[in-house]
Amino acid sequence: MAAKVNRIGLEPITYKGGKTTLCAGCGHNAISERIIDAFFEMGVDPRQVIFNAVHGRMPSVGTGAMLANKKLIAIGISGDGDTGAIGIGQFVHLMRRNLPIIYIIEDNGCYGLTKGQFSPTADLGSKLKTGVVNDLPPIDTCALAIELGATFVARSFSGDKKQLLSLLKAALAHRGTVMLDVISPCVTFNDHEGSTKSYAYVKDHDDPLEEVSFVPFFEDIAVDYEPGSTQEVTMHDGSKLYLKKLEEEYDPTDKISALKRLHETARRGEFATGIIYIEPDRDDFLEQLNLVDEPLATLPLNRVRPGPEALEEIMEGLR
Ligand SMILES: Cc1ncc(C[n+]2csc(CCOP(=O)(O)OP(=O)(O)O)c2C)c(N)n1
Ligand code: SF4
Ligand SMILES: [Mg+2]
Repeated sequence: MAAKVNRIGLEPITYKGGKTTLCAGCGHNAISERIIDAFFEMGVDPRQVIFNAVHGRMPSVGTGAMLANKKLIAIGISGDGDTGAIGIGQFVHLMRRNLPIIYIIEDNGCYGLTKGQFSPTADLGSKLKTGVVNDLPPIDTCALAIELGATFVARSFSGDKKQLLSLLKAALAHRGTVMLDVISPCVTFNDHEGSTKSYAYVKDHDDPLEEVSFVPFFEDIAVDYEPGSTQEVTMHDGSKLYLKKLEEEYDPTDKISALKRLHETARRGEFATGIIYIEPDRDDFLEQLNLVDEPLATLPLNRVRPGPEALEEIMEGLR
């Protein structure tokens, strides 16, 4: 039987990388699998995609790459340590700019790579295996991203295949910064009783805001829904998000209710998951800079270095 192909004629195998070197059961592995599924299902051309840089420096590398070639699709995977500690300065400015990038935090509340110390997203009172208790308040990366200006802010859990896949597909349709915090338990250093980032704790304290359904622009699917209980959000490329509310009224286009909800759930020791905040229409960083349509990287020399006459003309204009 022939392998299935996506809308650009590629098979799933084209989207797969090498074998993982992470611990078996690490949440990060499940996230990689969902990313592969999302890029395959959305029919993204792998040659357009740029991916990753290490230890909190991805925002500056990604910004440079996107300015050089605006036709690229940028996805960056970071840790909660890399985001909240080493790379916090870079993170803060990325969120303000609305650069088109999908920024994913694989959030396990610890520095897995350096043997499980608390990271800045570890919850107050969470316990290390050694019994040490975290006495510092956490940085809520979603609240920070919303406050700073990110236009698509979501939280998910590596164990929730369906929700994570819908969020990743929607992320690919968004124009601007997507900040996706995925709670991703570290089975080796932070999956014991007393940890608030263990599989057991997160399963028991997940408080989904909505059921997220995503219909890409290239699929002609009519969705039946009751107005009032489902919010429809039209994305920049015409794709649709259907957000079926699970509790009381929640409007993810309202920044203040988004921040309020994050504080309320955190106070109860829970995690709000789903789309927390979305602003589909704001100009992204490349539009704000008013760049020419062609990627800068492919412009001929006479357009990137116009010569002394052009400089003279600019100087004249300043006199
Ligand atoms: C500037 C700098 N300081 C410290 C380190 C050492 N270091 C490497 S990985 C890491 C923590 C990674 O934690 P996280 O980002 O949460 O990733 P995880 O391993 O938990 O997935 C640290 C502190 C470094 N690479 N660079
Ligand atoms: S140490 Fe933790 S974070 Fe690192 S690969 Fe193993 S389970 Fe994953
Ligand atoms: Mg970590």
